[in-house]
Amino acid sequence: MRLLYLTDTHIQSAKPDNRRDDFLKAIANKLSEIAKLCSLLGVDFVIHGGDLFDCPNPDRRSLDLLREFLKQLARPVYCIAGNHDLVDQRLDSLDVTALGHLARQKCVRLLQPGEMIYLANSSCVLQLSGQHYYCGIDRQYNGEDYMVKKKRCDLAIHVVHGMLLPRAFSEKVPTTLISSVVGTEADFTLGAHAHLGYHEITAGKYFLNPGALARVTNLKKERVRTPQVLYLDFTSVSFSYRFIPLGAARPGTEVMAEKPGADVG
Ligand SMILES: [Mn+2]
Repeated sequence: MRLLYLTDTHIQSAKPDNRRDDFLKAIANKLSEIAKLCSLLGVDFVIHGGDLFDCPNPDRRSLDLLREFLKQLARPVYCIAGNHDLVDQRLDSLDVTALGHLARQKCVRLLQPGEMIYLANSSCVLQLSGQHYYCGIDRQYNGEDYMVKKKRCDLAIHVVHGMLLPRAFSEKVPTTLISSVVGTEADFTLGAHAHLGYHEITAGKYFLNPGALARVTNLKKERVRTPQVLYLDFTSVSFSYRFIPLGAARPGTEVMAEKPGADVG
């Protein structure tokens, strides 16, 4: 089994404050490259970590772009909701959002909290689960939304849209530290929401976030970061993974505004 993970695409037709290029075109180029990568690598399914769109009910051009991407992929896409996919960041709004609508139409499959999906080939049974963003996810003292138990599987993947980080970067931002959730039985915890990404291996567990596909924040590190995706291969008894930077992504100095605007989470 091979899978590709991407997150935080923030699809929008308007130009974000911190960009000076044609943002929708830039995203379209990256998504097109991802669809081609999936064919080249023989990817079986795709996971999106949330913030598909920049707002819960985007305009027609944004929706058309995502639908075109799904058509090009022609593979199952599992998704969780990010804060930008929800109305007022409320999880109970999911049904009335574009993402909720896409899930009802079976264009994407939502990984619902507490639900385990089992995918198997001849050498491996994979358990897949996810947790949508909700207001307060990073205020749970025990980090329970980031932890899962393995049941009747060889490997487990858990995808979460929350501020999971190796180190806190601001006292103002509620954060869940990786060190506090190493009790998870998931072999791979796939992170989102933290746009700069991370690559941590702790106690034999992999905490991987390729970073946002879209560069929309005004952080200095955003200007030097190359958007990338994560490729995971479970075709042999042992697994392998690698981050793949996207050639379609133009340098930050070319696409980011000179004078950054407001920061965006
Ligand atoms: Mn985001």
